[in-house]
Amino acid sequence: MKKIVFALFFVSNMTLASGLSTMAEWVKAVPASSKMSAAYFHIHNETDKSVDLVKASSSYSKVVEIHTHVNDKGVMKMRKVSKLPVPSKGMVMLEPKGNHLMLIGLKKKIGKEDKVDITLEFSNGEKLKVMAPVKKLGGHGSHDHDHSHHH
Ligand SMILES: [Cu+2]
Repeated sequence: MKKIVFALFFVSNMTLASGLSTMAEWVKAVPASSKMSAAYFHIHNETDKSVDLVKASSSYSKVVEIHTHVNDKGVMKMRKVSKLPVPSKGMVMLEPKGNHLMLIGLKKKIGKEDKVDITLEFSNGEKLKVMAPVKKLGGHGSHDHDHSHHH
């Protein structure tokens, strides 16, 4: 009986949180010496109201910031934002060179096989827990520099 109760709780917490859900979650693999990484996923909003992602946290880092990229005179730069809107009956994508979560001040090594826990908090008070597998950023590995100006 206990098992069933737990399973129901798990399901409702992960995917059915009244209309908000995530997909395609992943965290960027970084060298053990790195103090930062980034998390990417899609947030879907099936509800009638738009909501904002207002906060995020993880057991892996001291701080999780919400970032976006803005075009500053032709150069794409990261910028911290206080919220990320998720439109009603729509979605927002967090992906490389776009919106993302920044894990700053890593407290432990992000292993290849890890699933990184991230708790998302929304303007309507809802929380979503994301378990994001670790993946290498595709391409030529030339993207790390654009995260280095921060701290
Ligand atoms: Cu960033």
